[in-house]
Amino acid sequence: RVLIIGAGGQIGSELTFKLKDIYGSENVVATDINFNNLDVVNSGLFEIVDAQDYNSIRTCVEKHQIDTIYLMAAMLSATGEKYPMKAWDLNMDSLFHVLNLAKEGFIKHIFWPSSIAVFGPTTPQVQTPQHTTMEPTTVYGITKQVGERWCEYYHTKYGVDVRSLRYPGIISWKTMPGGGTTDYAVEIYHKAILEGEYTCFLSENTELPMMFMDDAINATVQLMQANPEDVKIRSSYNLAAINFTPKQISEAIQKHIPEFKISYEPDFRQQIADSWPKSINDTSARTDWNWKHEFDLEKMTSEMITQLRKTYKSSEKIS
Ligand code: VAH
Repeated sequence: RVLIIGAGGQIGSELTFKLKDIYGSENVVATDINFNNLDVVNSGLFEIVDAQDYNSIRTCVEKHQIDTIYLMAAMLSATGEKYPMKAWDLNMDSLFHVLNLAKEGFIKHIFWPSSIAVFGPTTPQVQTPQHTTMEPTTVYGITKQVGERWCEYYHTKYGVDVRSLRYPGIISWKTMPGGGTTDYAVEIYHKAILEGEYTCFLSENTELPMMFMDDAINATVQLMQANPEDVKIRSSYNLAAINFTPKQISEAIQKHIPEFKISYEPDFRQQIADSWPKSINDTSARTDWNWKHEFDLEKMTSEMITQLRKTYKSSEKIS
């Protein structure tokens, strides 16, 4: 059986539904620290699990005969700067608990998300390579960098089958993101439909690597289903799809909503964004396990607007 820790989150929720489609609802256990995401809570097997509590995870693993864990709970970049030690404790305690459960033989496979946040201002920012200088300047990025080192160590030293992807900013419509610097690229669609305007917390030419959720979920499943010998990188794979600026995404939206207006009021998240790459080289993922993305900016924008219009119409928020 499969266990998702952090199933209520932006990626965790969509991963839960996808894994249920693949393995059957009775073989997927969704868990989180609270009952906030009712879609996930009511989707089948759901339990409260505290990612920072080893016994909480182990009890769930033994009760449901879990052999694979997707560890999707973490404190993201923006919130992590407000609560540095909480971000360190949550992001690292949870990873060690899951790695040790595998080392001790309670589970067999782990997926753990890393991020483009592992890169810093001294990293080449265009077509950032798989192996390069990494001096992250956010707590979140530091936890992802050391997390990658520990994943590779547990694989090399103890044979743990842990696999990881350096996610770019992820855009989706089903569940709001929580506390990230790339969250503007989700908020902008909601505001465009509900209010016809958006004040962006990043400047107009801030180019960042991004990806539509369906691509991120497919990449995650594809990596976990790859033959072990094809998974040559056990720190974390660079993963890329599209890269755009707030100006470019607003122009893509205006093709559907011509009257949409954007303004810019950069805040503390501008500094975080400026420390990250503009685009990512993911040749290793494409070579090792045939990764390829499906959604470009146009296709993503069309899907986001179509789905959000349906969602808001059904809740009578827009005419
Ligand atoms: C964040 N969405 O903004 C996350 C992600 C690359 C960005 O790590 O913190």
